[in-house]
Amino acid sequence: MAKTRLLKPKKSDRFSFGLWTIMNTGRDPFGEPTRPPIDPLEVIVGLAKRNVYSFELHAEDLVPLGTNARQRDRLVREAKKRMQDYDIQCTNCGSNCFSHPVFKDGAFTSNDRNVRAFAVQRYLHAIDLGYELGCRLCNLWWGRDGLEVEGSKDTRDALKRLRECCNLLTEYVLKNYPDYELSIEAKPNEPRGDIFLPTIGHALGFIATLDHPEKWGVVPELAHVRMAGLNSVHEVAQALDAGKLRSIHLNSQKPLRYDQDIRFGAEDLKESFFVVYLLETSEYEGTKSFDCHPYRTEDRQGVWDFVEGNMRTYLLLREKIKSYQEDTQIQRIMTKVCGSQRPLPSPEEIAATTYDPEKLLANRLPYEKLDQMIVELLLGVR
Ligand code: XLS
Ligand code: MG
Repeated sequence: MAKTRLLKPKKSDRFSFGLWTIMNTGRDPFGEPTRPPIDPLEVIVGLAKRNVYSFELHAEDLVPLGTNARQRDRLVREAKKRMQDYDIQCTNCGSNCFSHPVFKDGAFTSNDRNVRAFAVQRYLHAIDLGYELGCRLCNLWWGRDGLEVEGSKDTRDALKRLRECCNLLTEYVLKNYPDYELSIEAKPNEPRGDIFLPTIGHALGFIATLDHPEKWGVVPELAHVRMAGLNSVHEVAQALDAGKLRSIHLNSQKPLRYDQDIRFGAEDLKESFFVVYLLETSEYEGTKSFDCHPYRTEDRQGVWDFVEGNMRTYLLLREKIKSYQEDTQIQRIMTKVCGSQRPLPSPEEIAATTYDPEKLLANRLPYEKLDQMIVELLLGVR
């Protein structure tokens, strides 16, 4: 009974899903779709009924490219009605500048100036749409902005083009929607051989070069950093440390492989736990958004099992935080190995002190024990 209560999401948990995650039809590079598409309006209702706090979208998920103004307004009205009737928010509206063949060699970094302008226009429309839906974030994932052929683009030019486009978006936002924010979602590769700004660290460095860095944040995705073989906990921590975490894409992934985008916690429970720990013990107040796909073996019912599974795993891991913090043996080890948290003395004092490495070496670091205790805690035997 208590456990069932624990696994039921509440709006206050601030869970979110991309519309595209539920609309995914199971298509992959080697196979056709395995399930029929679900209408975005139906997705909004289905998520709301499962107590999901918000949805994210690419403007094109709701308003496909080529929709006329009258149809667009009708779709927006329909979406808003469902949002109101079923109590669900919209918290990010980006743009799909990667599916249409016009973006085959990139959007913001295309060698064709008009394609770059067209991509900027797509994002301007996405910002307008997002604003109408009540959201205040436009997250940019520039899937096709990269290359396979190194000679096809000078990376310094590509960075200049990205900067130019980002600055144009900022200018638009500052003029029209001053409370709107923008963010960058990094990914190392896929669909391009290499994508520009492959990690959140790269994105943070780039943001510092923009005209208004304060308007920009980042959205790390766990699978993306794991595709690069790096540590997702560290990436999220760096975004938090920089005060730049605007949202997060939670999912799972075997490291160094194609973009698997599987259910949160399905592959990497321990790392997932520490991400949840970071989010829940920091000042972070954004959404916890799931960006993954149901296995392509699933039918329609399985899609909703997938939705519930993501949230259940998050809630279960969140529940473990308390046990972790209250586990006296774990905490005793932590206190002992972490020693004093006081800042270091001045350089003069450090230079004048005698440090005995042999003596320092004597401090035990019982990490075998610590890690095993964490594993056992997650397995439910502590
Ligand atoms: C793809 C990205 C994508 C963005 C939204 O790998 O995760 O789904 O989050 O454009
Ligand atoms: Mg994502």
